[in-house]
Amino acid sequence: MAFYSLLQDHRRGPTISRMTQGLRRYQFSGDLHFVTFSCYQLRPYLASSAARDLFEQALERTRLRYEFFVIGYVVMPEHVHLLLSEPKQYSLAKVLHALKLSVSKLSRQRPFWQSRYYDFNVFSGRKHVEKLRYIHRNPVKRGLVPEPMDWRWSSFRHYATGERGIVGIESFWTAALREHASSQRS
Ligand code: NI
Repeated sequence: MAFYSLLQDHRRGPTISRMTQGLRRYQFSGDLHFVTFSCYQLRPYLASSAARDLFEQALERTRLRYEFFVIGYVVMPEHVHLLLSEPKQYSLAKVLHALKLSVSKLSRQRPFWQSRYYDFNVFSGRKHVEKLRYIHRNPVKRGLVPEPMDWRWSSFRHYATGERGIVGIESFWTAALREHASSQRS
């Protein structure tokens, strides 16, 4: 599986360029944001699969409502990493606030989140792949699972298989699907 190996090893430059050449529409005009935020005092409020499912559902609702792309994400027991596009109309701060609020409203723990978050601009294609790899390897590094594929609460499975999970991911798969759909119409 070529895509799988791309994500296993971002140093395989030729694989990356061969893939992206064919998918000209897979590019972003704006910046991407690598965002990290944590549960209050790093408590493992996302330790259960039910809590992580709830986060994924909140992320998907927020994505649709505020119109941004999710390029990658991982839900860890006490923190979250997201790689996002600039939202269409609202500020990223507002969107992240809405996302955090929609999770905490449905949770028992108060406060649920640490109030600050880290936001890091990602410009180049190379950095983007690096961040994705970092995101997807998080559960492995932590010893939660042996392979990125085994952690259900990340975008890895989508990249590896094209499968649509709870969160809609903007990837070479979705770009290829759009391209295909528009060629069918014309
Ligand atoms: Ni992490």
